[in-house]
Amino acid sequence: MSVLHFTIRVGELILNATRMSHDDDERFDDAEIALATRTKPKAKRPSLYKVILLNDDYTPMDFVILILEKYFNYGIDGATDIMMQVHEKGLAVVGIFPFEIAETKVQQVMTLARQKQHPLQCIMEKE
Ligand code: TYC
Repeated sequence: MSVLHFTIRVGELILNATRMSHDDDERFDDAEIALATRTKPKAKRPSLYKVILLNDDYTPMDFVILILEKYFNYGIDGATDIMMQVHEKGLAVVGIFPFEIAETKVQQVMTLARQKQHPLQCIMEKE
């Protein structure tokens, strides 16, 4: 018997395979592929989500600016620009994050807005 180890590459996927021959003349039979394992884990990029603030008529501008500073790390000028963009256009993307971070930001905004009894809405949307 003889054993042949070989590697097949299909794009990023690497398969390790082993073939065995029991023949005296050492010919390999196609039916004797014994093993195929993935050696390189497929690297998946996490999908990204836009966090969006929506306009309304009642949430104070200062509160929206505070939210943008506190949870999205904007400075006063950036926060003011984004708040005005929401005020004038109806909405603005305030950041783009992996799912769990986007989810946390939305929760933080909604929790503080409810606590202060403002009708501010914050949503997330797949990029
Ligand atoms: N339109 C609000 C006002 O005039 C301000 C505002 C801005 C509200 C952004 C929500 O996401 C918002 N007081």
